[in-house]
Amino acid sequence: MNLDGQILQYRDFTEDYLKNIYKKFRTEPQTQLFNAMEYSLLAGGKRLRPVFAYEFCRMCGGQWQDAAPFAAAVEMIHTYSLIHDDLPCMDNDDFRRGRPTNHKVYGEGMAVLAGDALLTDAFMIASTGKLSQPWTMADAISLMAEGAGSLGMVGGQVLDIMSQERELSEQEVLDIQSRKTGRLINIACCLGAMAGGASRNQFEAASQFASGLGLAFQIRDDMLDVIGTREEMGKGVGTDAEKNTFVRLYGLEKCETLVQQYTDYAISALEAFDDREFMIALAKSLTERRV
Ligand code: GRG
Repeated sequence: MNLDGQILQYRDFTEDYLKNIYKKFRTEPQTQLFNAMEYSLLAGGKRLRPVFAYEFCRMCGGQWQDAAPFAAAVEMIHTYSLIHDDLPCMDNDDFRRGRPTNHKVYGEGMAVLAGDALLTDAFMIASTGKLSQPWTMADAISLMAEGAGSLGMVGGQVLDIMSQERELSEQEVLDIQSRKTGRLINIACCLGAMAGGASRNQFEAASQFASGLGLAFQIRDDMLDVIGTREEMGKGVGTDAEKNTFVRLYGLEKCETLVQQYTDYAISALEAFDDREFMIALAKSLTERRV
């Protein structure tokens, strides 16, 4: 199967899996909460993190479908972070994934709670997954918690907020963005590898891939805030002009070079896998993404 066909298969599977999560709870009375959660969870998006999880599972010798609970859990954490990131007390954005942001539709209180519930339920869904030697569910859950919490994504968001009034050094921007964006990509790749029964060496390679790819992805994201359009991105653009972005630090031209360099670094980690053509093609395609 070609790159686009395989991505589509992974995405369709993700959509179906996510649609089914709350179906069985719909007899519960907290209908408005489920509506708010599904409004953002089922709003599309590239589903890139699930694609990473499935493909690392497959590359490590597993059935890619075995990564489904972990892939869904990562997408739930990702969706929570977007809902909270859009809140008036954070970035105060009105538009996301081509539609009004969660708080614009459901109000701030419900948007906070929808994010809280998605984060917490992600652990419930992940815990239904199955892992084989040498990996245990405790490994998976601690990887998720460490990467999403104060040491990872939330920690990165805090460092970002605390440094908004001053210009940051290169190392500081790299550190913040590795936590804010990179850690969740790391969780996706590493959980996928675990679900596929990765060796320690393959696990380390998945983690190395994620650290390069995460930076390349964020630098491209910063570029798209300048060169992208609202129609393509499904959200407001030009909103990061005052922030400590890679574009502000390096300028557009150097950012393009850095996206290539970090992608090459990520691809070099894939030598630990025999069947790596899809992942190489995916990583390369992301260097030119417009969405
Ligand atoms: C506890 C208030 C609170 C916040 C949680 C908000 C937060 C911590 C962290 C922010 C992390 C964040 C939103 C980083 C941006 C990452 C990023 C590049 C998102 C866009 O990802 P895509 O392009 O989006 O994969 P789609 O829509 O395609 O899924």
